[in-house]
Amino acid sequence: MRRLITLCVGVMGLWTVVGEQTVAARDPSPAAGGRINVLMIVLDDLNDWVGPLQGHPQVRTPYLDALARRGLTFTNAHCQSPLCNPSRTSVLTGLRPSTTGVYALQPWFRSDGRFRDHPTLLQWFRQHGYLTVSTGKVFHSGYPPKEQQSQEADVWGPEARFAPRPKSKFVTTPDPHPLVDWGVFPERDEECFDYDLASWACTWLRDAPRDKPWFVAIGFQHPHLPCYAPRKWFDLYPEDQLILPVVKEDDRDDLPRFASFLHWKLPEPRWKWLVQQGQWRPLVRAYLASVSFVDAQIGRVLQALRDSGLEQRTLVVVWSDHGWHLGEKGITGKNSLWERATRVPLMLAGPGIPAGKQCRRPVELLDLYPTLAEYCGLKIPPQLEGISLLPWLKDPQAPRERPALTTHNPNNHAVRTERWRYIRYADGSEELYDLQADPHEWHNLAQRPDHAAVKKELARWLPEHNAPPMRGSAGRLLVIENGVPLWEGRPIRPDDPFPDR
Ligand SMILES: [Ca+2]
Repeated sequence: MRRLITLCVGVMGLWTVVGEQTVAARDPSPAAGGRINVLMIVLDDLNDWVGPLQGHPQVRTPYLDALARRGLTFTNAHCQSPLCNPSRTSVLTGLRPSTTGVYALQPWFRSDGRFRDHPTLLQWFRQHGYLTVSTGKVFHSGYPPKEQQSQEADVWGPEARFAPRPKSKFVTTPDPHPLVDWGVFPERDEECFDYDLASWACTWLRDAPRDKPWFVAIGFQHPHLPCYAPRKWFDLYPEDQLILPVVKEDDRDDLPRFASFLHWKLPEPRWKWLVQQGQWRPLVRAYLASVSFVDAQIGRVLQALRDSGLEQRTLVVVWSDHGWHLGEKGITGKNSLWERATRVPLMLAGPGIPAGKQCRRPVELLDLYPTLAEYCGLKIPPQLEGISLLPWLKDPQAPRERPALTTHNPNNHAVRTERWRYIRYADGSEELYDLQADPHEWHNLAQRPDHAAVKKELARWLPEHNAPPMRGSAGRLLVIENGVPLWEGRPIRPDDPFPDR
């Protein structure tokens, strides 16, 4: 009975529904006050090409599949911004980009005095007695600045690096950006930075404290460009049997012009260039290889957790900062408000969470902060904008009214419900997709008069306030000045054609 009571404190919210039998069977140790540890694994640019989401029919992610079997997968989870810095800032602050003004690759959110004392997810756990650990890319690369690290977490492991890199790029892309590359490299897993990162985490976990609860955040670099992985991961996907994404050649014809402004110029190549250069198939293959490689690193970390003996009192949560196009709608990369860029893996496994279940309700990465806090028996900071997912961890079929909202640069938003995606851009232009009838978002229904009521209903979820970009914003920033759209500071003129390279 003592055991039951202590767990009750730890996972109070779940307690009432999972019931005595389930909880008792899990036998969590009453040590550390029965408090639950958190192991949070963050992926970079991983779209829905993972086994549990079936975004690609050939993808092989046995370790994520195993995690799905022992936990809950949200199959309709969406990022708050299709770009690293704003997405991660949103998850870790619990605030929307339209609230903070963090839309671009820069700045570090604490450079704005309004957020100097805002408790991030890790800080909140630290304030409630947790030992906090951060390694790899959790915030955006280079953030927090070195001198602020000790304020943000107790223990810092290796910092994110795109390493190793070959002497020169394998692919000569239209943009010479050094990271825009793919191919078989290096020879062995042990040479990859993400391997080292997993090794560091494994060592830490095998020796993890038992007298104090902890929150460990690990941010892997794969499958972010460059898509490098050793040969054996490419061998999983023989090139001649590879299934390519389904792309409609004239898919951009029914888009408002403003849609293109969101990714006017990217270092990531366009689909047309990939096809012309015979690089589409190699990129798809390299991305799949990178996904399987990082899945194996996740597998190593989860094995270390098991070896530590702490799995039964640890919540594991896996998410990716946003999705990635591999040709769909004519582009590669992120920076869009379409399904390919907003849909992300989101999986949770731990005490009291039903095993092998899926939840199809639209949810937001923004919901993670309140979810993790409530699950671990912490109060939820009142200023957070997400909502705790505990009701759906208890009952994946529970109804949910609130849709998922994704924002890319000021006043461009997508609203995703179970059936619809409604996009409204800063100039008022719109897109509407019925994902039940049109899963590839090929047919923009926004101009159809019979859908006016649907649009109106979805538009009521758009934020009332759209913060201007935070001072110091730069990198993939789109703003409108005197009616002229500026992409990264350069005007887009009315007759400029969409850059298709
Ligand atoms: Ca990213």
